[in-house]
Amino acid sequence: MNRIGFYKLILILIITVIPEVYLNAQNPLKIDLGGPWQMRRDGTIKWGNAKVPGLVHLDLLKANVISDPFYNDTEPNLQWIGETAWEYRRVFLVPDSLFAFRHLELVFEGIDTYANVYLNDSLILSADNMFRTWNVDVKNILRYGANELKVKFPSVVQENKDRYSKLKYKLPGDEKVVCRKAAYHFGWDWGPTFITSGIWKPVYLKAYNYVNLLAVQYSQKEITETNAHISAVFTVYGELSDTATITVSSNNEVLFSQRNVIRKGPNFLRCDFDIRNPMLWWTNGLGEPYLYSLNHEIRFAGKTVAKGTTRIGIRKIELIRKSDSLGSPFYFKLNGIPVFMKGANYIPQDNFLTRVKDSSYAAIIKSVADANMNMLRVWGGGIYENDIFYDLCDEKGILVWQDFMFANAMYPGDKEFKQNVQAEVGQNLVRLRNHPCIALWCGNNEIEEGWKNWGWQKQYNISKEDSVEIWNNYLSLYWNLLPGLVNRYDSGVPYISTSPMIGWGHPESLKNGDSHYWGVWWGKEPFDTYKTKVGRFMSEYGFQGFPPFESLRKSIYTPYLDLKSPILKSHEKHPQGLELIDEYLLRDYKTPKDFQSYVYVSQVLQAEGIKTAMEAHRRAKPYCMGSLYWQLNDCWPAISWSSRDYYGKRKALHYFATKAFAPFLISPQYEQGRVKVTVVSDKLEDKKAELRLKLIDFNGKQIWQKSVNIDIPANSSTVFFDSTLLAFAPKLKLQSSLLFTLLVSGNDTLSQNILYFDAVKNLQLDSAVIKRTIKEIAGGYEVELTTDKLAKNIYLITPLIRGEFSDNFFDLLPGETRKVIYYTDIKNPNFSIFLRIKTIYDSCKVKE
Ligand code: BMA
Repeated sequence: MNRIGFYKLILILIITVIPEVYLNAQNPLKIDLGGPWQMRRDGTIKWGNAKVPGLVHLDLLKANVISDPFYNDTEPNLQWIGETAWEYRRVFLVPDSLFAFRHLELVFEGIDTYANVYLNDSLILSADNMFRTWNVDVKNILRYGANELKVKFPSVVQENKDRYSKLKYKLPGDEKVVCRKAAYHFGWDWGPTFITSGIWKPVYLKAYNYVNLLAVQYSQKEITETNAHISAVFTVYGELSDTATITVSSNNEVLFSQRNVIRKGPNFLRCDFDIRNPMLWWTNGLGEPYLYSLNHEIRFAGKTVAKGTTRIGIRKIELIRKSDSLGSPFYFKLNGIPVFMKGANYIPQDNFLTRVKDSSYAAIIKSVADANMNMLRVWGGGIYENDIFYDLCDEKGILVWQDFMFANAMYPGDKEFKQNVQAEVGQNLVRLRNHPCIALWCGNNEIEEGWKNWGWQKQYNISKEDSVEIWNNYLSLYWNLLPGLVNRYDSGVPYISTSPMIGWGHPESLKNGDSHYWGVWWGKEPFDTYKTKVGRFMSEYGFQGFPPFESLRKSIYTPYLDLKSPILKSHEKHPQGLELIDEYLLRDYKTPKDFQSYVYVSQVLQAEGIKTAMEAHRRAKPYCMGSLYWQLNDCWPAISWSSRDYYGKRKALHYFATKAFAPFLISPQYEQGRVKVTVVSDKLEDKKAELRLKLIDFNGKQIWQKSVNIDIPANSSTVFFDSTLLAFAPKLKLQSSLLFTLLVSGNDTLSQNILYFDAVKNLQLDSAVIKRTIKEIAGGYEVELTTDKLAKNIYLITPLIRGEFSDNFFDLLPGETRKVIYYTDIKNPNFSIFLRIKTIYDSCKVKE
């Protein structure tokens, strides 16, 4: 017998002596260790109940040790939790049969953040990164029968202090920069400080035998109309060599099946296959986001050792940045077509992440798709989101601009820190790379802008020499390490080092790359500035508004709630937030008559302001190719830039975004005596439509009208009407007239919009008689509205009946009939009594 034959015999002997149970068991086998645990303050005696996955704050809340962290001004009273060390434990039984597996690993999918883990009193892991998964070999530590798992969390505040004090210099961003934990946990200008600890993702025992499938990657090599060539790589760790059969199938059709040899050690098994006549994945509004479910199976030594399903979408994504005559563009091509990106910046949905339900993910992504968005930016001060987030974006055709988790700070550059980051980024790239929704990897949020423009060197007293070192560390992280990892793990998706490319104070920021435009809000410039300050891709701009009054009331209770209330101020995290809202509000509106009216008008102000920006960005297509406002959502009940509040209620901005982001947009403007009407189309086919323009006064009397048939080119922005006002309405009373613009095709309204000729506070609004007819329908109520005079920003409210209006905050014209649906699962005979209507006229009656 030659040597190979000898080893084969040994191998056969090894395999045959292994009892069936080892190889027949589901492989790998997972034993969940989540559920009821115990917790206590480190150093105390009594254990309390805990839940895993979970967080210290939530366990204390459940046990009534603390009150609702979001209620009133509770926040400062709970800071001791982050200053305290905690301990978690659980005992679990290991069945004898488990030891038959050759490998037993303890897997923590996520620990927030510093933790020492003990199994039966042996320290098996010291964790320090909430974005990482930790796998520990515990075969030799596990005992037959009862085992005890203990997780000790040191005080995050203390640990950060210790680590920060060891740095050579003070880094901008303060102590949190040493800690790989979501930055917003330490407070942001829209969120409170709650320094959490806990086992925040599943924990389980993983048992397997000779083969461990570590990762699957599907790359799309070539896509044509008739064929998509896919290359799959299975990363497998083998313990001995043998033949394996890898099969990939979809819809019961085998796409690939091949015998490979798995060798001892790491293996990268590649299989190439074709999908004929592929259905492409398209973004919301452009077509179906078609997904293929690919099932893989690895059979090794005659047994199935790995099986799973990965969903992919066949699509090509490119970021075009090649200089043109105007600067450096920044736009995405999907399947070869330039696509204007419409969307928002997304932050985590709660300070206490483990209580965000799957249904909340479903609701938020649905509301994004319903608002005609096609992109979300997952901002770098939060988290790499849970799988469900990306699954839903895949399904709804929402592209994801994914920041790595670095924001508004300089980070250490030592070897240990970088190794930690390397593991974090590698793992997350592997986890997310098969999702068709991933459009861009971005190194960080606003760090280059901060370093170059915000005077950090002076503020932190950083010497010239240290500045050089800190900047080199920056380059090494975002120009070297991260792009290297993207290239290694997900080379099909573009990478940029930072967002924005250039700070908003520099005129070049509007010519090159993406831009965060904060001249409005931070710079106190008027909303009209949005019309001219348009860059190549507006990845951030925003303005704050109050959440609906009913939402405010859920988290704030004080007998006299008004703008001066300290409790209200504690839910506004921007240092001058309330003052800025007030300053802008009084530029455009008369003083609201009471606090509830103020809350409503602030929402209209925010929505109208951001509408100005969204329309200007879209009109400027293709110079500008993206508009992502700051910010989609809230992590707690707050006065903030969000368009959807913590409870999922749409603010006026969300309704306005739905219209401003519709596939067709009609956008009228009035500037220096000229009226211009632009039509924007994001559709990929030309369209014939009728453009109707009508000048009326606020009582509905027609002054002028025009109707033209137009051909709207595909994927375009075109001015279809341009005239001085003098030429068609020389004697127009600007304060009591409006231009109604409508775009129709057959019986379909593609877009409608209203142009006013003066600030709202100067308009001659009057008391309108609004008539309502209410009909009960399946799934809710239909509300039909008419008015005798212009009713500005009608706000429909039914605080006592849970549900959502299909439209709200709209202007109703005399002679117009508007039908709105109230979606609710509650039937209430008193619906019409509960339904209240507010308008700007009723809310801002006070004469100045
Ligand atoms: C942007 C963001 C956030 C911030 C927001 C509002 O620059 O990147 O850091 O919360 O502005 O100030």
